[in-house]
Amino acid sequence: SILKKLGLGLILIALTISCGASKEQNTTTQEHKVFPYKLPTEKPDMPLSASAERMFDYPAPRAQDNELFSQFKYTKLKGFDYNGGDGTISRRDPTRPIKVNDTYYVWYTKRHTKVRPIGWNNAAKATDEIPSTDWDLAEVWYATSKDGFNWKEQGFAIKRPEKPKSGWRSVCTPEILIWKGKYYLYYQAFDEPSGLRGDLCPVSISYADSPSGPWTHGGDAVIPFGKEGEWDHKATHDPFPIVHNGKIYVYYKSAYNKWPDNRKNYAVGHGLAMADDPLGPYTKHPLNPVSTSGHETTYFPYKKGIAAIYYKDGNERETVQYAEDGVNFKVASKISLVPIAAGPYTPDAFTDTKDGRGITWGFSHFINAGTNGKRYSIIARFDCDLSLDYDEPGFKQTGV
Ligand code: AAL
Repeated sequence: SILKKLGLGLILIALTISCGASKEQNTTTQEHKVFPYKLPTEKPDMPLSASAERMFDYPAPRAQDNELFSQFKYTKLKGFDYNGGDGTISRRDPTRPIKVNDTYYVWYTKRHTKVRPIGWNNAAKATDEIPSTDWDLAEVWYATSKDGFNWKEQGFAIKRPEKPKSGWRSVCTPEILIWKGKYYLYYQAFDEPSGLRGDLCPVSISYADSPSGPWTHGGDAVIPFGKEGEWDHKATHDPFPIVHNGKIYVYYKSAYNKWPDNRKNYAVGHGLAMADDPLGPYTKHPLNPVSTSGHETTYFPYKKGIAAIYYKDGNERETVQYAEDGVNFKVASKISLVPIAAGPYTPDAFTDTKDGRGITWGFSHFINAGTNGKRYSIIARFDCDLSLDYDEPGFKQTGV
């Protein structure tokens, strides 16, 4: 009967569907991909956890293969006297060392005061002889070396000018630029003790025909403060010049809620200011702040772009980052025992290279809290392998 035929037909259709379904199930099971035994070099075409996904966002999925990952080793420098470590002599915030003929030069903040700093929270009690912080009542000094380990301090490069000129209270945190055969020092100029309104300070510049000086004052507040209400209003710190795209790029730090504002809400941002001449005028990048982490941040040419070491502050503290355009930085690695205020040896920082080699050594400072608050800083050498050439002489990363 028609009904019987219809019944048989329905059974057949049901069987076909169920067979099809089980076939499909088998196929799905067979095609379910698992993460391969050997670590892939590229992102596998399969659903990935957030962490496995991120692994392929780095220059290499393994840190050992990532040229922007390194460990750091530190060596004490010879030739610097610290008065027995009583806190009256401090050296910090070194520049990048440069090599001229067969001699290395480095500049740094030097404080040599009768007494040690009384601390930013006592800044109101600071006098012309009593410093508030480690970098108060400081000047920019320089030293030379033939081998990078044994140094001879040569004397000051930038002295504090007379009151009320910008920087009369302290000149510190220098960085060096070589441009068209001349040497330029950028530095912070304080007009009040740090801890009061001193930290709301601008950047000054001086230039010389020789790294030994004499230095001629070239201008104050070369990187203009942001206007009232803007992120970099009233503070431009840690100037870091580098030649890129035919221009002078100066990265700088500004701080939100710096002393004497609400220190509890302290945070940092870094901006980029560009110029055709070291003395200015400087134009700020419209995407500033270009970095939202880091304190004394260190920049160096790497391949076509700029890499940066972020030491402290912010969610991305203790990372190395890279931006091919020098503006849009992305985390390239996570590092530890990060050199503080690092000044790496980067001869290609001044050559407008399109093939930056990275870095293998430089200087950083250590803050020696000492006993009984004898706070002062020392400069040390670091060695690392944030470099494209693994065969270069220098420190080899070990134990990773
Ligand atoms: C540093 C730098 C700047 C600050 C102070 C001295 O390490 O960030 O230089 O102003 O601290």
